[in-house]
Amino acid sequence: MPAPAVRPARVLSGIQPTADSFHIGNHLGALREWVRMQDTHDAYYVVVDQHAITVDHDPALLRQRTLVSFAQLLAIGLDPERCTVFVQSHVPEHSQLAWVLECQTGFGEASRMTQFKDKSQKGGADRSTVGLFTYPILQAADILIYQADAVPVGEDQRQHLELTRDLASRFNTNFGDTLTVPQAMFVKETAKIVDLADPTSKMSKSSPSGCAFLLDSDAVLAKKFKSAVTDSEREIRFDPAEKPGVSNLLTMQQAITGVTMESLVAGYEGRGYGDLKADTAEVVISFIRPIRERVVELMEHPDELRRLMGHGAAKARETARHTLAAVYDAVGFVAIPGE
Ligand code: ATP
Ligand code: LTN
Repeated sequence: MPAPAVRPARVLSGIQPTADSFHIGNHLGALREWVRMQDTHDAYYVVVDQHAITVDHDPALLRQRTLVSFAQLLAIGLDPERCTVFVQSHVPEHSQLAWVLECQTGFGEASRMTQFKDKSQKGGADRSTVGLFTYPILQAADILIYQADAVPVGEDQRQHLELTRDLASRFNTNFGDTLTVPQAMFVKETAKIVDLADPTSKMSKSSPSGCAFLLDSDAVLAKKFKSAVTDSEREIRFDPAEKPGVSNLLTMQQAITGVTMESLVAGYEGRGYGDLKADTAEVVISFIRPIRERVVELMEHPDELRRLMGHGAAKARETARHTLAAVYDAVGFVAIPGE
């Protein structure tokens, strides 16, 4: 008798459409792992447009950024046949589950979320919305609606993942086993990319001059790498604490080419920072160029892009509706006949 097929573990992760372009830090630090996991896991990836309206936003920009974020996910190698890639607002079950979960969340518990405290302080506490306050609960719904086993995220999401786990367990205790309690899967720090112009801070879209965007032109990228900040020494070695600028360039090359750090560094013996910058620019540009070209092509075919979004949403809803039905039943909602 053949062994029963083992269901691959399900993962879910999300990214906000809050930038005109992803950057090489997002890619090497997180998204590349998403691409890898589509072959080892039952992977769900979501562009969380509903999370993006928790702060002030421009509707036309949000629409454009949602399309271009989705296009970039496809361009970096997510294959709609090998994973489920979709847009959050296309799957209404997320917000339907979020309401039920909100009714399970303590006010004090939600008040302790540090990201809310940080973000609401930045914008002025009086201007914060209830949506920003309940952001982590919608995030919990994103995860629990698919019964995800694991959630690949950065360290900054630790507290939101803890809340997600607490809510799932609480729901199961109160209403019977319904939701999978997911594991957080913290993506290794191997490719933490720092700012090209200020190597003491992480590369971020909010500091565009030191940020290598996937949609930057070759010329812009070349310029950013040429003026990358290094240090006043001459020695090329990997030492992120003492030599963050030089180490960052080495990290990018290493992450893209896959050579060992040792042999990469050995190749620079007797050579200078100019060479290191030029080589890194070349490696990064050749890596990014096909991604950018694919994004341009996809954006020129918005109907095809929307078709793929529809395909992802249909796949996602197929799973989401089962969980929602079970949750609605567990809390005592009366089912509509035939549904
Ligand atoms: P911001 O640009 O506002 O700082 P961000 O660049 O961190 O935001 P997010 O949308 O928060 O963008 O990040 C998306 C994913 O990319 C997250 O999983 C995050 O951990 C990862 N990431 C972001 N910046 C880097 C970086 N410099 N190095 C490695 N990974 C990164
Ligand atoms: N809050 C996350 C984005 C996010 C997410 C999710 C990540 C929304 N829903 C579900 C993992 C799973 C962020 O800002 N990086």
